[in-house]
Amino acid sequence: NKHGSFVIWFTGLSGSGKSTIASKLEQRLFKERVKTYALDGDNIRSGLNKGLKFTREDRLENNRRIAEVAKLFMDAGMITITAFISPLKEDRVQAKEIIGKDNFLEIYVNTPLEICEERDVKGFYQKARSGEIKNFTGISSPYEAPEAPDFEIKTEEESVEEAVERLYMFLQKKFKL
Ligand code: GGZ
Repeated sequence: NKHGSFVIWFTGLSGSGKSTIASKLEQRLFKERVKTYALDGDNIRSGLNKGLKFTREDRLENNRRIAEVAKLFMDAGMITITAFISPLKEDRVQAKEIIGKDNFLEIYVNTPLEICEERDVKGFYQKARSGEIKNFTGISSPYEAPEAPDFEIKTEEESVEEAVERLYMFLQKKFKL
């Protein structure tokens, strides 16, 4: 596209570290004076997508709207970062189709379920195990890992800082930031 902007689409389980990494990447790009904007649950599920739940239908719709909004920010010249589970391949395929394959990078935050569950920062996994939360990704709702992500981060093997630095270098090389 005309600005050379693009979308960095994170995917991974709840508690995998997507939002943390996305916000550190946003800070890193900001430091380099790159125009950037990050979409996550805090600014999307609480506003535009308020009312959408966690059924398959609603998750697909959630991801469709996120992709449309990400495309608008991209067209406005921002390097746009999204941090949502986007659990199924169809969620990511849909996003890639909306945004355009040449402007779309899929980043897999690969943190095993056991680790996410052990951390359980928000106590959601415990509630999912007890049945208090239904259709919870990884427990009672599926997560399909990307088969060929553009970039992968294994958070048990690498610190957030290391991962962000490695990702920044990758972006710099690929898009000549
Ligand atoms: C998964 C859920 C659920 C269920 C509430 N399943 O750790 P969090 O809290 O902050 O991240 C999770 C977030 C996932 O929303 P997304 O919009 O990223 O999901 S999707 O792409 O599938 O539409 C979690 C919280 O919402 N949460 N209930 N049942 N995560």
